Amino acid sequence: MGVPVEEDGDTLSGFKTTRVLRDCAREKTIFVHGTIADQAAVVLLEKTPITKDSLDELFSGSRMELDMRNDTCSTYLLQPPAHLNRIMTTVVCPATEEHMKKYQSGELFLVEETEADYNSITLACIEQQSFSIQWMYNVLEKKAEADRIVCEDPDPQLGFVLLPDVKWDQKQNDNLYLVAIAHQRGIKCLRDLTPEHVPLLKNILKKGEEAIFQRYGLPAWKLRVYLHYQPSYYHLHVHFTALEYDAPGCEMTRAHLIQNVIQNLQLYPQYYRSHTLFFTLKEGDGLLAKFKEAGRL
Ligand code: M7G
Repeated sequence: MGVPVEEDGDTLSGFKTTRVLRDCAREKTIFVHGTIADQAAVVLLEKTPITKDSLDELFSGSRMELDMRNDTCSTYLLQPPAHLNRIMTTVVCPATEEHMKKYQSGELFLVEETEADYNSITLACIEQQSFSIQWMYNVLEKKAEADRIVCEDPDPQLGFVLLPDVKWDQKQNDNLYLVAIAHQRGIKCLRDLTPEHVPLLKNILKKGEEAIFQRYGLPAWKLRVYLHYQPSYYHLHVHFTALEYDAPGCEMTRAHLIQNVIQNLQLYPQYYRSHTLFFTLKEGDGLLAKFKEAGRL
C-alpha cells in the first residue's frame, strides 16, 4: 500500500531527494527519487491546468509582477491565490527499483514481439518482474478509493469498476482520464484475449461511455478508449481519456483502441495470441534486457 498524502499532513516535509528521475518544462512535471523515513520513494509533481471557471478569480485575485514591456507586448509573472496554484502530487512509497526505472527518462527502443518471443521471453519476465496489482484488487474489493468509483458492474465475468485514474485531478474535462478494472481475474494483458472476452470488452466500453457521459457530459465520440501493450499492471484494465488530450501512453506504439481490439478478435480468434506485436521499451527496462540477451534487438 502506498503512503497517503493527507490534506494538511507533512508526508513530504520529511522527503529527502536522492536524484531527479525526469523533468519536463513543457509538461510542467518533475519526477523525483528520494526517501521518506528511510524508505525509498518516488514523488511525481505536475502543475495542474488552468481551468476556465477559475479565470475570473485568477484575473481579479492575483498579484501581478511586470517582467517586460515592449510596444504592444508585455509579460508578467502572476501570483494567484494559493488554491489556484496547486501541484498534483503522487507519492509511491515504498518504491522499488522497477518504479525508478518506470519514471526515469531514457532511450526508447521499438520491440518486435512474435508469439514465440512472448512465450519464451515476455511471459517469464512479467511473472518475475511486474508491478504489484494489489491496488487493483483493493479497488475491486472496495478497500481503497471506494468513494471515487464512477460506475460498477458487479458481474464476476462481465463486470468492472470505473474510476478516475490517479493521474487525473478531476478539475476539468480537458485532461479527463479514467480507468476501468475488470472483475475477472487472470487476464494479464492483450495477449490473453480471445473471442470469449469480447462480451466483457463490449460491456466495459458501452457502460464506461454511458457513465462518463452521465457524470462528465462527454459523449462517446469525444473519448479515446484503449488498452496498453505492454501495460505496467498485468490485470485487464481499460483506459478512457478525453480525445483531445494528449494523454501519456496514448501513442500508437503502446495504445490499442478497444474498438479495434474487439474487431480483431471477432475476425481472427487467435489475433492477439499469434500476431507479432510492436511496442516501445525504455533503456533499463528488465524486459528490454531480456530481448537484448535473446538477440532480438
Ligand atoms: P498501465 O498501462 O498498466 O500502466 O495502466 P501505466 O501506468 O504505465 O500507464 C495503469 C493505469 O492505472 C495508469 O493509467 C495509472 O496511472 C493508473 N493507476 C496506477 N495506480 C497505482 C493507480 C492507483 O492506485 N489508483 C488509480 N485510480 N489509478 C492508478
